Amino acid sequence: MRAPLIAGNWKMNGSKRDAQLLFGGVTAGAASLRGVEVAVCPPFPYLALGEAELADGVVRLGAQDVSAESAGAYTGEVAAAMLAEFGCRYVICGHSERREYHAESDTLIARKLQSVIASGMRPILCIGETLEQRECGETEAVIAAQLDGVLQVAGIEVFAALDIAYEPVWAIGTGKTATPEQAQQVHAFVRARIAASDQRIAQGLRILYGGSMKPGNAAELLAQPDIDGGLIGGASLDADDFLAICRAAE
Ligand code: 3PY
Repeated sequence: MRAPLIAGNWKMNGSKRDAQLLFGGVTAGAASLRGVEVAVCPPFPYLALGEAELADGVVRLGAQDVSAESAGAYTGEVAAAMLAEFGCRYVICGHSERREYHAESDTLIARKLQSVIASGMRPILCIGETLEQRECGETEAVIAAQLDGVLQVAGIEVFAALDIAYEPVWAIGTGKTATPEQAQQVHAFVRARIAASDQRIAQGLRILYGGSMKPGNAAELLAQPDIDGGLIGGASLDADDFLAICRAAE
């Protein structure tokens, strides 16, 4: 019912040449995949290259961030309409690295979601708790606050037009992964929280797991009933590893 999505978040890695090889490698391998959507999110400067290299549409292009504003004196920012012009289909919003290093608030993230949707693309909204919050038993409260922050600004309807990525902050770039049971518990909580506002939207909501998903743990995570795909960090920088994760989602 919910077609799985595997999206690669390349973060700030690689060179133009690396990007070209990776676009090519992922496209070649993805052609034989069935029933799984695949996307890659390179750094901004490589989007034009991505648009050309992914032109056959087998692998979709995404961006890692966007401005909440549509145009104007915002030095260094990139508007959603500009990303759409380069063929982007997805935009990651509210990644924990943006929340932590750029102090992005739930309100700002909600505005980014609205601007992505208004430009005809699909946001991937990242949520997740820190290790300290998990150890204090605050995981559900943190997730609820992040979802409610978006609901208050943008309303329940935005959840019909986006994907969520649950990324426990303690599992990002650390090599640690949530167990399938830990991840499933939070994914089910997210769905229930959205269902409290709209049952139909909750059932259609695609919830990806992110945080050190790799070939060795992907199948087990993706077998959970509320895990509908993955947002892949380090393993998306290697075409073979990334494609192995995509195959686990078939
Ligand atoms: C990771 O897996 O490290 C990620 O942050 C994916 O977005």
